[in-house]
Amino acid sequence: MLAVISQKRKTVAIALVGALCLAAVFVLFAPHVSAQASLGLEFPQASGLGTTDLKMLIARIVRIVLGFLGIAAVIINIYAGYLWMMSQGEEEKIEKAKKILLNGVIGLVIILSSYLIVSYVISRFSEAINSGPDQAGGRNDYIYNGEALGGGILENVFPEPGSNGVPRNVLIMVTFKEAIDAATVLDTNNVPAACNGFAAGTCGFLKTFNVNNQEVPSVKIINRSQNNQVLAANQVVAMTNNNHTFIFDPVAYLGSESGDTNYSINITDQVRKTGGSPAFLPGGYLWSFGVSSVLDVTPPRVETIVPGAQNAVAKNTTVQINFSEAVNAISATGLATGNPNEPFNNILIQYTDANNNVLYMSGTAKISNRFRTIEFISSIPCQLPVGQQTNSCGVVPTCFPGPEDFQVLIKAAQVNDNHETTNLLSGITDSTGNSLDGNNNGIADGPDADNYSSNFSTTADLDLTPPHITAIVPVQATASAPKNSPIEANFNEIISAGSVVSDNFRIFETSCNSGADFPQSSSCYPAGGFGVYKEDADNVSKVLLRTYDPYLDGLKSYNPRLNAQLKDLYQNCFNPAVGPCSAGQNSPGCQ
Ligand SMILES: [Ca+2]
Ligand SMILES: [Ca+2]
Ligand SMILES: [Ca+2]
Repeated sequence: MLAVISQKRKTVAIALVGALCLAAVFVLFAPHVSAQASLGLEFPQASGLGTTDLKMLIARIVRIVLGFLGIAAVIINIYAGYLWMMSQGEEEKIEKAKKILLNGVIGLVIILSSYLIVSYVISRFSEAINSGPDQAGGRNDYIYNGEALGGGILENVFPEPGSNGVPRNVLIMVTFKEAIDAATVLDTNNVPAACNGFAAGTCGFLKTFNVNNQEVPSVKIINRSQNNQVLAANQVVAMTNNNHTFIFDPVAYLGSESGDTNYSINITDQVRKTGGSPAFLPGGYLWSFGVSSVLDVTPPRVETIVPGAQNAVAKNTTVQINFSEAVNAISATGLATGNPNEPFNNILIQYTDANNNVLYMSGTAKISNRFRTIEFISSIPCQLPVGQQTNSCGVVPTCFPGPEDFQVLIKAAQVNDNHETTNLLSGITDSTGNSLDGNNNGIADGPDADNYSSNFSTTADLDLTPPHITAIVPVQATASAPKNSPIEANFNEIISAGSVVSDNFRIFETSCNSGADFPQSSSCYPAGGFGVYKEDADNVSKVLLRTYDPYLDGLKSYNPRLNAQLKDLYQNCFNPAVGPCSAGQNSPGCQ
C-alpha cells in the first residue's frame, strides 16, 4: 500500500515538474520566437539602411537556436508523456517514459539557464552600445507612450530631448504637424503684458484643466531635481502664430545659479487638435533635458545664406538662411504679402523693376532644421518650358522674377539700452530672446545696426533636375553602427531644409513594413522618438536622422526610409531610383 502511494506521489511530482517546465518554455520563448520573424536587414528603394550591430546579430541568432532547442525539449517531454499514457500499466514502458521525461527536464533546465545567460549578455551589449551623452533627467516615474517625436503628431521640440547645458532663460518650442486648438493650450482670458502685439487667442498664460479635482496646466514644466515640482499655469506664457508652432516662456528663469537642474516637459493629453480630437494618447508626450546654471546672452548670427552674391541662380530658387543657433520660430516665420508694412515682415526680399519701382516679394518663410534654418519660397508660379506641365514633384514650382537682382533684409528685434529684447515679434531672436547680431560684433544692438542684409541674382532659367543620393551612412553591408548614432544620406546638391521633415524621412520597425511609404501606427516608431535635420559641410549636403533615448531596440530590425518629397533648393523632388548600389547590385540607376 505504502509503496503504491509513494509511486503515485513520484508520478504526480514528475508530471508537475514537467508541466511547470512546459509553461516556462512557452512564457519565455514563445513571444521572442515570434518577434524574430524578420531578421534580414532590408534595403528598399535607394535609401534603406541597416541598423543591427554584428554582436547583437550573433546574440540574436544564439537566442533563436536556444528557442528551437527549447521546442525540441518540449516535444521530447510530450513524447514521454505519450509513452506513459499508452503504457497501460506495463512497468517497462513506464520506466522508459520516466527516463525520457527526466532527461527532457534536465535538458530544459540547461536550455533555460543558457537562455538566462544569453539574455543577460544581450542586455549588457545593449547598455554598452547605448553610450550616448543623453542621460539628462531620468523619467522612471513617467509612463512613455507611442506618440513620440517624429512618428506621431510632433515634428520638433526644443530643447532637444536629452540635451544638457541648456541656458536658464530658454524658451520651450514645440512644432506640431497638424493644427492645434490654441484654446486647449493657452488661457485666452488670462493674457499677461508679455502678450502685447499678439492677436487675440494666440497668447496667454497656460490653460488649466480639472483632473481628479486638481487644476492641472495643459503643459507641465517639471523640475526633476526638486521633487518633480510643476510650474503653475500663471508661471508660463504660451504663444503661437499659426497653431502649429507653440512657444512656452517661463516667467522666471529655469534651474538655479548653483548647479545643473533636470527638467521634463509633458505636453498633456488635454491638448486637442483643431476640430476637437485629442492630439495625444493618454499621458501626452514627455521629454527631458538638463538646464545649466548660466544664461545665454550671446545673440544669434547668420551663418550662411543661399544663394549668395557670387553667381546668378535659377529663378525657382529657395532663399535658405542658416543661423548659428536655434531661433524663435514665431518671429521668424509667416506669410509675406508683398507689403513691407504688414506682418510677416521680419524677412524682406526686394528688387527694383524696369520703371524704378521698389517691389517686395510675396511668399512664405518657414522654419526647419531643429529651428536653425529659415527658408523663403516665392508665391509666384513659374512659367515652365513649353511642353512641360510640372516638375519632378508633379507640381508647378514657384519663381522669383528673373533675370533680376534682389536684396535680402533680415531684421533684428528692438532692444533696450541693456541689449535686452523689448519686442519679441519685431525681429529675429534666438531661443532665449537675444536679438539678431547682424553686424557680428557679439552684441545685440537692435535695428538698424544689427539688421542683416545680403543679395543675390536670378537668371531667366529654371533648374528642373532632381537631386539624388550619393552615399548612405552607415553603409548597409557593414551595418555595425552604435544604435544611437545618426543615420545619414548624402546628396549631390543642397537640400531644402524645409523638406527634411519626418513626413519625408522616418525610421520604423521592419515588421511594420506594409509597402506604403510609412506605417500608420505610432507604435511602429522608436519609443524615444526621432528628429531629422540637414548639414552642409565640405561640399557635402547631408540629411540626418537621430533617435532619442532609449534609441533603437537592439532586438528589432529597423527600416529607415526617405520618400521622394525630399527636395533640392529649386523645389525638385529627389529621384529615389538613382543612388549608390549595395554590394553585388547592378542596375542602371547605380551611381
Ligand atoms: Ca544665444
Ligand atoms: Ca551687433
Ligand atoms: Ca537640382
